[in-house]
Parts: sequence; C-alpha cells; structure tokens
Amino acid sequence: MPVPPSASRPAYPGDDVKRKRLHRILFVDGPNLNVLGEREPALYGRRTLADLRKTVSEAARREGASVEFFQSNHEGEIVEALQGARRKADGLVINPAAYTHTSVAIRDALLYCGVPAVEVHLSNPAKREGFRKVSLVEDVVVGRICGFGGYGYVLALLALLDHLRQEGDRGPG
Ligand code: CA2
Repeated sequence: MPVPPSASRPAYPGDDVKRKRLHRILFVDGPNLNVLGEREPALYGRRTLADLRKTVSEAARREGASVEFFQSNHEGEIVEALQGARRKADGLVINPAAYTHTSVAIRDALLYCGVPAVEVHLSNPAKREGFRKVSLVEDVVVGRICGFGGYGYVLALLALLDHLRQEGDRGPG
C-alpha cells in the first residue's frame, strides 16, 4: 500500500532539492565588433562575433549559466541595453570597443545598471596608441581582461561567475 507523503519526506524524488536560479549574464559589444574576423586579423583574430558567441554559450552551458548577447554600433542603443539590464541581468560582460575611450554616457549607464561588470578587450589597449590607454569604464567594473583575443570572453564569463558566486556566499545579510 502506498505511503502518503508526509511533511518530513518529499512527495517525489528531488522535491527536497533546493534549485538555484541560473545566473543571467548579458554580453554587450560595441561598434564594429559586428564585422569582427573580416579585417585586421593580426589585432583581433579571424573568428567572427558569431564564433565567439558559440564558444561563450558552450562555456555557459558547462557552468550552468544563461547568456544573452547584444551588439550595437550606436552609443544610445548601448545605453538603453544597459538600462534594461538593471532588472534583467545578474552580471555584464562588456566590450565597449571604441566607446571605451570616449563615452561618458556608457560609463553613466553602467553605474545606473548597478550589476557587476567585466570589461573585456580582444587586444591589449595598453600596448597600442595613446588614446586607447584611457578607459572611461575601468573604475566602474569589477575587473578587466585584455589581450587574449576571443578567449577573453570566456575568461570574463568564468571570472564574473566566480565573483557572483562569492557574492552569493556572503549572502544579502
Ligand atoms: O581590443 C578590443 O577589443 C577593442 O575594444 C576593439 C575596438 C577598439 O576600438 C578598442 O580600442 C579595443 C575595435 C572594435 C573592432 O574593430 C574592428 C576593426 C576592423 C575589423 C573588425 C573589427
């Protein structure tokens, strides 16, 4: 005769497992990254943005995170994506591309967004022209990953997830 479920025992196997929500990570790419792989392979590699996204999605699946991607050549659209991420994302990986060096608007939107962010660059801007040595977002992100090509996007994901897990371990108090 079947035993009725009791308060001390789960009704079904696995019912007692507390499932954690997946971390939702938004990847934001700035101007000209839509044509990645088409020119300047010595600087940026031969892989397209679609290739990088596939590799990132595979890493996210292994890590148990969910990822979304956004790219725009327009500063205002990037600002709006960051504003929207305030309630929808747990973390951001952002390559602001040329806007890294110029955009107060993107910096302000990152601050408004308020979620932990990692700045990523395919090249190492510190080894390039003087104007690329300035980042207007470097002090509002958790950290930066530069100079590892497309693999930097995976490194950024892993570093961000580790940061979010440590934040979770500390708990909201
Ligand atoms: O190294 C990076 O990831 C950069 O953010 C790339 C930007 C550059 O302005 C930053 O200083 C560093 C450039 C984006 C991509 O530009 C392309 C140029 C030619 C062909 C394909 C992409």
